[in-house]
Amino acid sequence: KFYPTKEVTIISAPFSAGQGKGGVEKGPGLLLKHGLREDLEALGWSVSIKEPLKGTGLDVPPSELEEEFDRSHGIAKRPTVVAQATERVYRAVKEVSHQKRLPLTIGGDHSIGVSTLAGFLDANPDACVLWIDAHADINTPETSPSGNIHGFPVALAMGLSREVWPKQFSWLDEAKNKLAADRIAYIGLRDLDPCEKKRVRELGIAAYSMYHVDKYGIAKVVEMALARINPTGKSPVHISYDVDALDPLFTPATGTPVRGGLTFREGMYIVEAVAETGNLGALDIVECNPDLASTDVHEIDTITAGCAIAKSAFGETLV
Ligand code: Z70
Ligand code: MN
Ligand code: MN
Ligand code: MN
Repeated sequence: KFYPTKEVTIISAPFSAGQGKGGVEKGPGLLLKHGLREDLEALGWSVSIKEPLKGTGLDVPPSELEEEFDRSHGIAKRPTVVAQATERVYRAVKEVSHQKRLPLTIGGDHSIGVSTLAGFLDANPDACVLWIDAHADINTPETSPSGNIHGFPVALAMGLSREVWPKQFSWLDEAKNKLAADRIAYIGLRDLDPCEKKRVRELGIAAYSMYHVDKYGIAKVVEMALARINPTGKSPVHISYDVDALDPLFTPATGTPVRGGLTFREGMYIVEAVAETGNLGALDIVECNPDLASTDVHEIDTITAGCAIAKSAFGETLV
């Protein structure tokens, strides 16, 4: 087992300026209100909480933060605040990872994925990553159609197109280890930009779209993905889970819902399969946005799905 003493730190990252829609900064508060901490304690984990954005003023909707565009190469929106927030979350994840506590980072939008990848890799150079998402999040300013930095985290952690990053991201140069293309696999993809498809293909990244989930079934897909990124079976697995990977029937309150996603059980199976190996190294749960729920039930469904991902990843559904 990667964490024999079962210690986890929940890193709360109520941040939303990696995209344009207010409300996703409320995700961490609601996940905790719905009992995330108590759920993990009930599974035998000792839990602490870190709030790296507390008191910074960064934990507010994008409309309340300075509007800013970096157009030096393509487009990146609000690079200053996104770089400040992601650097703080990076330092928290890095510290927790070096302490050999499991970092469970709750968003917030997926821009904080750069923080969790770089932070966990700093302590665990052999880590591998399952990126569970409808999207590949591998844009850089010159390929991004939107300029939203929540579409960049995989590219940033890999160091792709370093010359076009907004200058505010220079903090990332100190992170010890870049994510290698053969150490990440996607599951759940169904909405990639043309340049992202080209990039994923050219880099030879293991990418399992919904087509592959239909074709092989989720169990085989997880097995194939882990065989590609963790051939020895000995590396810790970082799961970065964007709740929009699930079908909008199950997580409707998210910024970019895309039909035809994972069923609830397929979504849980992925994290259960990693739980069963004992090699879960880090977990992110991002993009729950209660303000986009059209009913109370939609909000509760989305938040409880986020909690269910965490519980399943920590072994609740294993007997
Ligand atoms: C698109 C972009 C994205 C999440 C949307 C979308 C990215 N590829 N990620 N919703 N979670 O703007 O870069
Ligand atoms: Mn997504
Ligand atoms: Mn799209
Ligand atoms: Mn994402």
